[in-house]
Amino acid sequence: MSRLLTIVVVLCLAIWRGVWLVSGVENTCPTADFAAAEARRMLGVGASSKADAAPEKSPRPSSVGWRISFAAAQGGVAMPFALRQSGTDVWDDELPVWITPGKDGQPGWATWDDNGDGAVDEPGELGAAWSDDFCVVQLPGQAPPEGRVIDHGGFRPIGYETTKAASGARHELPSDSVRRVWLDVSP
Ligand SMILES: [Ca+2]
Ligand SMILES: [Ca+2]
Repeated sequence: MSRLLTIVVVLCLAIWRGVWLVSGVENTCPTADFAAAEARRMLGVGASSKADAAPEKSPRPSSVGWRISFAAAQGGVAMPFALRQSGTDVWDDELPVWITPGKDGQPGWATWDDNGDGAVDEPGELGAAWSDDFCVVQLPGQAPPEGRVIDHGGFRPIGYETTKAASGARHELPSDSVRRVWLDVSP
């Protein structure tokens, strides 16, 4: 029975793929491709660079990534359009990353025994899969959110000052810290 089901599923997927191909759906998005090319041009990054390939954890000093926002162009854009640099982030290994209980204010799904241990909404459910719990990076000067720290490292605006909470000593970032440029689409 399971083999028959597998065959049916594979057949359905093959038919779906065939319909998708003959319908003429393109594999590219001209608007996104144009925005990426414009970002490379602005930042002087070669087309062969991996700067647009998730550079967050890359140790390479030349890894300048970007994030492009279309928020100002919700009515659509006509090509060619311009990008405007609106800020720069830098990677900071010491920023705490918190898991927080989400909008319902409870670990996992509120009123639901996410981990099946017989207790509802106990601390062990914090971060339960498929719940509304989410991670957030605590920037310098921000109050700690509810939840607990599960990791360290995140981007922060380049002008942010940061200190080591324990010693009070100034935390100097390496000169080759990975940077990320914010680019806004100007409609
Ligand atoms: Ca929750
Ligand atoms: Ca539980």
